[in-house]
Amino acid sequence: AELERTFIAVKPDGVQRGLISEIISRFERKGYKLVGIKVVVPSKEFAGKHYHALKDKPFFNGLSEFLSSGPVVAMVWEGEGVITYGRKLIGATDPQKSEPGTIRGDLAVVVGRNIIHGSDGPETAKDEINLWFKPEELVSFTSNAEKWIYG
Ligand code: DAT
Ligand code: MG
Repeated sequence: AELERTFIAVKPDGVQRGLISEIISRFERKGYKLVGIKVVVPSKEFAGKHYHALKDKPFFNGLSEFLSSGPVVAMVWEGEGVITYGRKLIGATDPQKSEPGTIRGDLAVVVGRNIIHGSDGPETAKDEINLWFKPEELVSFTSNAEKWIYG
């Protein structure tokens, strides 16, 4: 299996609503591998760094405030196609437009409280992983399930 990695975070609303295990299980059952995880309360400045690409949007301040309002579960998931397929598991940004069966479609209602973040491409995945994790906080290992997942 190819070593593609993506950054996934359960936002403060997902944590407060008790959806950590639900979200982890969707990635885990799919066949992706968890290689890093921690619970952090990011500062507003850090949240702004995470969302720097959106700094000119009218909702940027509220978004940064929200991400820093409580615990976030920051994770790195690994597997073939995990960046693109992770976004499919998550669903559209606006939960009103997310398909049923997706995380946001099943578990969220409004765009400002859409419970989960996922990197949107290879470059942002690399940048976000580097922003949230030190290299030594990530593990590399072979799961015994891999030969059954990848053949
Ligand atoms: P995504 O989280 O699907 O990658 P994004 O990167 O465009 O979406 O935006 C980041 C977050 O900003 C998103 O999860 C929720 C918030 N957001 C996006 N568009 C918004 C809007 N029109 N109003 C309020 N919040 C918005
Ligand atoms: Mg995004």
